[in-house]
Amino acid sequence: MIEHINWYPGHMKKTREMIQANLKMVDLVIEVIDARIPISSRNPIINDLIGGKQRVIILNKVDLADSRENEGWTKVFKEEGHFVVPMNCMNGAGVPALLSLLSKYQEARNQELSRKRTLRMMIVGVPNVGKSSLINRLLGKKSAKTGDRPGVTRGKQWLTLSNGMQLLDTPGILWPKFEDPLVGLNLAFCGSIRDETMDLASLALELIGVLQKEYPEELMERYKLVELGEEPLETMEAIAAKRGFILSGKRTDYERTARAVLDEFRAGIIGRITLEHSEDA
Ligand SMILES: Nc1nc2c(ncn2[C@@H]2O[C@H](COP(=O)(O)OP(=O)(O)O)[C@@H](O)[C@H]2O)c(=O)[nH]1
Ligand SMILES: [Mg+2]
Repeated sequence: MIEHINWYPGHMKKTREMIQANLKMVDLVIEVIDARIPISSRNPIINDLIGGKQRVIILNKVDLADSRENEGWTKVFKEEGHFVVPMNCMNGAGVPALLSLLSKYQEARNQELSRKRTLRMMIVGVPNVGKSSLINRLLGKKSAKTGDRPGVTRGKQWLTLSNGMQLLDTPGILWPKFEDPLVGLNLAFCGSIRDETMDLASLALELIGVLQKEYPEELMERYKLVELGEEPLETMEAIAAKRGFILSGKRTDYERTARAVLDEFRAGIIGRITLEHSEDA
């Protein structure tokens, strides 16, 4: 697992250089983001990094996110001048749309150049957004590894898709924006920060606070609550009581309740939830 990479300035510099070196060789950058947190799952300096290179934003994990927000965010990113493809890497929904977009782009570019040239792409994104899943989806079964391109970036492998397009085999792992505590929370809610490094009861309490404000019906429905607490802590205790997560002396088992709420949120069982709203963009 690479989601617990510690980003320090030296590391960021190396990543930036790696991406910029690879950028020269590609026609398109595919930026993968998490549809539940379309702002928090983006790299803070992505625009500076990528510059004017045409970008395809993959709004991934749409199966876990609010479908109205998926539409809203698609519109927002299109207005920013990017291609946008809503994606579900678990079942491949979105892959045909992506491939057809890429073919059209290649065709238009070939016409512009008056010759045929293979389309080359690289995938970038912060940890856990689904970069590897997307690469595997794009490769399918028919694709094969092609050789090194010595002198370009040492050791870099190009993968050839069944349609002949080429993809850099290693995704560019970007760093998320850690300075903003809300961004950190969103990433943690969605499983992008290792749980071992956090106090899960506090994290779940924060999540319950967000959900009871933004998705009260889903929360009540999932945990069979007739009402929500005035404070998130009351709600958490009510959830524990419903589930029987009670320790000796009638004490609430916060740890176990936290685990359940976080797991169920991440698996989309509480509902299809988007934590950042497109109308605020
Ligand atoms: N529900 C859902 N889960 C996904 C989707 N894409 C990836 N995942 C899951 O998200 C986690 C991280 O995916 P991975 O491809 O390793 O992300 P990477 O760190 O960006 O390479 C894995 O558990 C995947 O199974 C998706 O579209 N929907
Ligand atoms: Mg990966």
